[in-house]
Amino acid sequence: MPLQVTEEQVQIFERDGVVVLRNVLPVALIQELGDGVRANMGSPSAWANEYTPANTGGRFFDDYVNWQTIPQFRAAAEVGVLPALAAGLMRVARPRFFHEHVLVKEAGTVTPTPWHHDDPYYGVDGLQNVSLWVPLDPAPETIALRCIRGSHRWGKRYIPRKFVNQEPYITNAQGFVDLPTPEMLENDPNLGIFPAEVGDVVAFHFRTLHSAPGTERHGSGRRVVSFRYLGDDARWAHRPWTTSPPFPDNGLAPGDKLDEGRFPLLN
Ligand SMILES: O=C(O)CCC(=O)C(=O)O
Repeated sequence: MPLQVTEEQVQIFERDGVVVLRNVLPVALIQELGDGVRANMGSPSAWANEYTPANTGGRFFDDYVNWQTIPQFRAAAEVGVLPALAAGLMRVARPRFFHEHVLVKEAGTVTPTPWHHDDPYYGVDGLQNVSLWVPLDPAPETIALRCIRGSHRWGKRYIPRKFVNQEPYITNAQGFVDLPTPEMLENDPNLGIFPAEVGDVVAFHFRTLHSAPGTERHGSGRRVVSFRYLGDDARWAHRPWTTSPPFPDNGLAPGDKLDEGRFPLLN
């Protein structure tokens, strides 16, 4: 698989846990992904969510793990630029696809994506990983992804919170701690705001703390598909809560490699 990222970009990703790759996706791919999102929203899976509380503006929809039924997602995940970027950023010969995640905020959505990092939500351990956040609409500063640079190296894992009301999944868990308050994170000196144009990719580590505002100050909506990849050190894991996505074991035990069709190892 050809290396599509520069050594400098890989080093930024390793140091900061986030790097923006400008103008790396062809228009045709964005159009295909737009068709995929339309199909997904027209026929959401059983794992889809609506996060917008009643009587507030807009709509915040998400769904994931639909690549086996939405050919546009499968093609983007398995061949071409995205797996090549993932391989390059993780410095692996063969990335493993974990899943895709659609996050759509329609115009006037007040609901933000709360601060979190993804690793504790997932039933997988390992430090070689990357999410490729692909905006299908421009994401200027008002609605851009926010990340705390370097937070993937803090050595901390935070108890997940429900997106809908920000309640912690549980109050205590061995190896996991409470998330700092949003105020603390927004005042962190390493806070970065990552505006992106269509064609750009914001790549971030599963342990990088991130959030994103609603769209109410922006005037139009925003569609994103995050493609998540794993490296050679990925191992199946259990958490003290139901993981998200709630993948069943299907015979995998903690510590196993994810060697099965749900998580294809790519060339
Ligand atoms: O796009 C967003 O609102 C948040 C994205 C996110 O949390 C993710 O891709 O892990």
